[in-house]
Amino acid sequence: MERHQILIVEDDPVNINVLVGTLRDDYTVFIAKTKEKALKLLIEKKIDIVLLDLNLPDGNGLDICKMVRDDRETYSNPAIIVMTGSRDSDDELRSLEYGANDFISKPLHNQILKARIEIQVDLLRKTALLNKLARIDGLTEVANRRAFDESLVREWHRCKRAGQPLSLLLIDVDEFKKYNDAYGHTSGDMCLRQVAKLLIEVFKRASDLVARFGGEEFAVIMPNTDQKDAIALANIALGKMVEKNIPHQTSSVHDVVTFSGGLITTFPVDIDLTAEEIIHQADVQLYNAKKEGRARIMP
Ligand code: GH3
Ligand code: MG
Ligand code: MG
Ligand code: MG
Ligand code: MG
Repeated sequence: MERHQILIVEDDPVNINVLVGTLRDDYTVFIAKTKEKALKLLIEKKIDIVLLDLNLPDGNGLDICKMVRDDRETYSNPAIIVMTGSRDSDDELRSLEYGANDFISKPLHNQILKARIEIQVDLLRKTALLNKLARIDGLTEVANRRAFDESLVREWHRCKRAGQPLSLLLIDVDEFKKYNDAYGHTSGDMCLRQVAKLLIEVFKRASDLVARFGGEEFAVIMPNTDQKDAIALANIALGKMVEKNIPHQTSSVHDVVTFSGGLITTFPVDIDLTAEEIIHQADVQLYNAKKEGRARIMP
């Protein structure tokens, strides 16, 4: 199981020793004795949980809380557990208002501390799972439209910055309405799963993203891929589709399931293109592939 990373923000050496002793077997532990060091570590390391003392030599721990919650671009979103010796209920209330997830009083009770951390770890796991599920297509288990949209914008910006081309392939299964009519909707679903599986096998670079664009349409984002390579890969995919040999007797294109593809390769000089325009251009090429007789890739 994933090992979570805890940042202890505490200036008292005795407390630090107790905390490290309690946590180091189960977690990767980082220590910051000042506000400044804490903020630095929160940028440099992927911290899951912060144990936050309020009285620090260079300021109040709540400033950290506020900065982290207000600037989600710079900081990740760790769970924050405030720990303080003060019995002041104002501190507790303010901590929660500033975005702390929990508040515990000193002196610390090891078992209670561990139990409270486990609650936060459990929530982090569930949130991560939900985030993952929200980006996967239920039928085909490839990325869904939401993940595709996010990824295209991110990758296009990244390729522009890096001066690299980006290719986008839109795929549409040929005469799929007739397939459903002839073989039934359940067979249609199984066919879509096969298409997705094939695409994952062909576009297997870590940076490639295969997504279900909608219905019987798929999209493949290929960062740092020029037109020549993208065409070659798209045609390999189409070849493998035919080799799969999924019967489609009512298709006017072929007696097996095929697809058409519209391909567009953008260059960093096309600086003003939006994600929508890239998709539109690929869609125009897909339309042309259909018009030219289907079962082909149109670059
Ligand atoms: P073309 O070659 O022009 O793309 O023809 P087509 O029949 O594939 O295109 P059309 O857009 O007319 O029909 C798409 C079909 O895809 C109709 C729809 O029922 C089917 N479809 C869309 N999503 C699903 C799905 O999740 N499962 C199944 N079984 N069929 C689907
Ligand atoms: Mg202190
Ligand atoms: Mg379609
Ligand atoms: Mg159509
Ligand atoms: Mg179709």
